[in-house]
Amino acid sequence: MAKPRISSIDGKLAEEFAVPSHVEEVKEKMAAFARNHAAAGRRVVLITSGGTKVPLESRTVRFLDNFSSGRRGASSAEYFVDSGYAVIFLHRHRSLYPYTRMFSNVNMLEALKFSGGDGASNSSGDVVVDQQVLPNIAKALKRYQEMKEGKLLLPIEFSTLSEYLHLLKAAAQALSTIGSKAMFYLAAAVSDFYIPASEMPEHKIQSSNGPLQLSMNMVPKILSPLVKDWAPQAFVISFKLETDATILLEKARRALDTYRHQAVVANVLDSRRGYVVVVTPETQAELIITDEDVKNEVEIEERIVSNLTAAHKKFITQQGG
Ligand code: PAZ
Repeated sequence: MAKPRISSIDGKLAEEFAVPSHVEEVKEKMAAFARNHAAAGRRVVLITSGGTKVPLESRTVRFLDNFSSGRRGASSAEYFVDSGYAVIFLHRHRSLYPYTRMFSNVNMLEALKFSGGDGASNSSGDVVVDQQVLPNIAKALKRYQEMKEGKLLLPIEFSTLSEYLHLLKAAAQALSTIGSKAMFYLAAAVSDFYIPASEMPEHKIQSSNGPLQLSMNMVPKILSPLVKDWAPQAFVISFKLETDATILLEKARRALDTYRHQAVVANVLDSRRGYVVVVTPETQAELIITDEDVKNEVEIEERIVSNLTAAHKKFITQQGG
């Protein structure tokens, strides 16, 4: 039997990024989830969502983080479920979560009241929801219950960059068993820089030592072994965020040339809720949300998911799946 290829990134991951203790258990869970849903004829998407925490000390007091709210990943998860997919949701702890995301800013105690109409004076009665405070709660609850009934969402949490990298590798290996039926939708905003464990101070950095100068290493480009070694038959989508719109498409094309995956969703920080470009080696599709769409509560993730599920279907057919 041919030996599995060990990329140098595998070595780096093992040496420089602490392995989460539950990684094997989570990998088995993901593999079983993918196997069962694929056997039932479903496609499976692994969504990554949210930012990563990069510790500056091993007994971490301080860390670097980024802007990502996790909204892209959370809302996409809902649209994938609506499109018949089973979803592994690899998300940053406390970032936005499918179905509850719309209510994340709501004070629950403002949204609930005692039935019977006279508020607190009838506090032994049943509690009911004030739908003015939680508009769309009935619709969200219905979608959530359907998802739960079908066991269509497997949530997996990470916080640090190390956890993210090891769990993504485990997910890729777990999903490799279902070949082209697997999609990777890598929407998380992952740090490009880190401090290796061997160079990290153990204790809190002391301000009495004066101004802090940091030297950080480049995070290994995990897309490379994911596409080449870990899940070579899967349909892989990466995301590219820039603040300078003039370099965005060129960088998206360069990523496709380098990693040879299927598509890049390109977006600019300030306009990401209303405009993205889905770039493939042959095509470039602009997806736009108009004012009318906003009025009708249409979200750009619905369009992204619709574009990519159609492309995935075609891909599976081309691969003979
Ligand atoms: O999480 P969010 O909804 O606030 O933002 C989504 C996003 C901008 C993180 C995502 O669309 C994206 O581009 N992720 C990749 C970022 C990168 O280039 O690393």
